[in-house]
Amino acid sequence: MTTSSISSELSSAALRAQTFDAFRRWGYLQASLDPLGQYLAPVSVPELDLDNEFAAGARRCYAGTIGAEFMHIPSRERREWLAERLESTQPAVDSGRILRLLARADLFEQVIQSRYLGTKRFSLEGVTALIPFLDELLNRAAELGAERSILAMSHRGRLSVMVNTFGKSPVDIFTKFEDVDPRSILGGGDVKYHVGATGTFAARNGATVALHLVSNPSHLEAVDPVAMGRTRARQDRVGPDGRDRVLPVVIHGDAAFAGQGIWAETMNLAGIEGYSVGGGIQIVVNNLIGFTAEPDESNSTRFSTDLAKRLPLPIFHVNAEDPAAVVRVAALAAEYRYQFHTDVVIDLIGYRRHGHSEVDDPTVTQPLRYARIKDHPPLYELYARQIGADPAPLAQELHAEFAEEQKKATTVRKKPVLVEMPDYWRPYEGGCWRPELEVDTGLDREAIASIAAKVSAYPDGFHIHPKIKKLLDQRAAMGQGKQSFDYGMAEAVAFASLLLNGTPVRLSGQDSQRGTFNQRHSVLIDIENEQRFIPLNHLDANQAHFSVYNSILSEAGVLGFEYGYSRDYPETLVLWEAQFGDFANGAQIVIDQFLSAAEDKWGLLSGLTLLLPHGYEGQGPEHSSARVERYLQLAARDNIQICQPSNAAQYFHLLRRQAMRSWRKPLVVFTPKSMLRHPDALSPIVDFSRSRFLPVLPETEIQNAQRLLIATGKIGHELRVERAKRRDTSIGIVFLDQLYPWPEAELRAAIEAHPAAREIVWVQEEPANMGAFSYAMPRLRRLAGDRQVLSVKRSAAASPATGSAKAHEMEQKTLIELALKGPA
Ligand SMILES: Cc1ncc(C[n+]2csc(CCOP(=O)(O)OP(=O)(O)O)c2C)c(N)n1
Repeated sequence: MTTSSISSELSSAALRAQTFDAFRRWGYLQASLDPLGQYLAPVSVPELDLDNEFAAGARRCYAGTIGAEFMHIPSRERREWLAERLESTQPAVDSGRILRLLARADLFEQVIQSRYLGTKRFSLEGVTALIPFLDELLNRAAELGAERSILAMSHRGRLSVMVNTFGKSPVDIFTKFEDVDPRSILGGGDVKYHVGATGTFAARNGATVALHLVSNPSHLEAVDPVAMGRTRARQDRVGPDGRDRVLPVVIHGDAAFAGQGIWAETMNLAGIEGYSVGGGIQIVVNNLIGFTAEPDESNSTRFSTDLAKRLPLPIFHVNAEDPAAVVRVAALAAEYRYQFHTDVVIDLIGYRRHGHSEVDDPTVTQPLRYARIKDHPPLYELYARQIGADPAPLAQELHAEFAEEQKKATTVRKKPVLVEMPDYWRPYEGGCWRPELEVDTGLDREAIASIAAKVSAYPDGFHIHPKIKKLLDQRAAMGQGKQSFDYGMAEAVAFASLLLNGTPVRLSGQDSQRGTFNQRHSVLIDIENEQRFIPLNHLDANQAHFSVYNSILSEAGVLGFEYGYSRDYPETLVLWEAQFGDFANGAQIVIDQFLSAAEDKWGLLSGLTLLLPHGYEGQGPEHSSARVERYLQLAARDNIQICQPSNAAQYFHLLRRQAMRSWRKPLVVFTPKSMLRHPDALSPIVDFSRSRFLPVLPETEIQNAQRLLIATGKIGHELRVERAKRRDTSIGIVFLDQLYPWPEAELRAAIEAHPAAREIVWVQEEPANMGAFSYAMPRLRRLAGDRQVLSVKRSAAASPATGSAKAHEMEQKTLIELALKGPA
């Protein structure tokens, strides 16, 4: 070979590399992605103004109907893996199957449109390519090891997915439109496009994939972390290969994806040990409109998926009117996920045939676009043309089939059941509380002593921090009955006792391993090598696993995840801890829409426990209140439990009760801060042998009180301390440790034990418009009979607490003074 031919060969290789590199980087900006060509017109990219022999090939790979963004992935191996596949000859697709799926998707919608005109269904028409996408995705995933898939999606196309992917009977879906049997769900239930479903996907390799569609609220994207938590629970249930066997698939709308931050929170969990699920398939059903909002009103960037670019994962934009390309991307997405175990984002770009719902007229806001859409044929017709098939006979057959099913639905009288509950929910129940459901949670002294020794031990040669050594020595002394227990030790013993009984415990929250208030120290750190030791995982060879994770700095994402986890692992005590209770309102959607309403809306239970530090300690407006009032307002029909254990033993019994009862209800616990070690809140070992959590701690030290104060938590202890200082024997102090369900009988007994008390006084630290005041007062009046019911509280306020520590002290003093002295 001559020097010049070598150099020309070299330069040819270099030119090819340069050309392909430019298209790998920027080709997606010139891809033909928008079927109606209105929004995503190819942009000019100087790097792609190439006129050489390689440009056409590179353009075909990267600027056709698939636009791949992957050059931001730092791993060269992953970039090369993707480039190789995107540049190789594309495998043939099963066009007959694709056509049938597309036709089913369109005709299902058309039958609903004709029979239930003006009823909301949130049609998928315009992006029906989602159905062949899911078909290929699940087929490929089944080949790669998936046995189960957790799917989450909002309203758009949900009914179609139930029928065309989950295999639900169309009769069941049409029956939902008939809205039969309304009496069975008066005041409860949910609309048809939010309810969950289970189904089975029969894959082409003969395997089946169990499918779960997560019930979700209208609140867009709130379901994202729930789906991931459910997936993780399912993966943990099956063991080390769980991430291969259980695949999460989350389907988003383009406006919601770009607008709601909870997806970003959820994705930030993706690579973190306690929350990873080995990657999920994230599909944006991009109809280039959000209700009436244009793309440039919904996001600041070209693609709604640009949010995902901060993550090292591929994003595939694909024109939904090239079904073969859609199916290829589906296969590639599954393969990538199984190869590298990260999320993959697919931006499936189409249009929306009707208004936002079928009762909206889109010609009012987008007249020109909808004039074009009106004349645009459905995708199955276009695809039939592409592959040279006649769609008419197929359309006729499917139309007749759906019409027949619709007719059947008009004769059904019972509500269809779309969800089959897994066996592991069988031992548990919801509904209203019955005393027979109570369990004893006490442990005998020897058991406590033996557990206490284990939780305060660490291996020989472990270089323990001197402060932690002191703490563990104290804990050991508590177990020996030499010292009273504090909350930290009460919790450790409760966890240990459950683990030894085979109940796994999972706790996550910001800085939860140590504990915000230095109270937990569940993970010991060797001060010479930073090796970690978790005493709660060294109790016994047969114990259940203790998982404790420091979460990312997120509330909505993490709480949603833990809620999801609790949904698929009812045998585990799952706890989420807020750094301070105030921050839980960042997760308000999860609390309102899932935690407190899921049983009512969907018949779904959860035993998730929220630990919310609460108490007025002069730390300012944002470190005082867990917003007790909000949880009380959400409480009805025994949907949740709201408690504030006023001493260490009460906390112990409460945690055990939550795990041991078959009654699975979310538990909201207002936990202490400074009171964690308050001498009045410590508990002697004997209280751990007592049988149960007491919803009410009656006044027993003082006989025949003249005035009875009723309080929760810290203020009760402060009142007791002050009362002792004053040597007052006329005032009784009752702790209300369970606010909901309201312990009517116990409280009545506590009041009646002091017949001379003519005044019952509700005392709270919170302002009058907060705390349990509005909730407790009418209930106390009902119990008090002819006694007077008074209250002591801070004045109503717009913000929960003062920013001045001194002002706080003055206020607190006044509260205590008023409570102990009574009205002048
Ligand atoms: C958190 C939240 N805010 C507002 C709404 C009201 N809403 C319902 S659908 C919708 C538009 C969604 O657009 P997109 O995400 O593109 O999905 P599409 O309906 O177009 O499929 C809006 C604003 C909502 N459901 N949830």
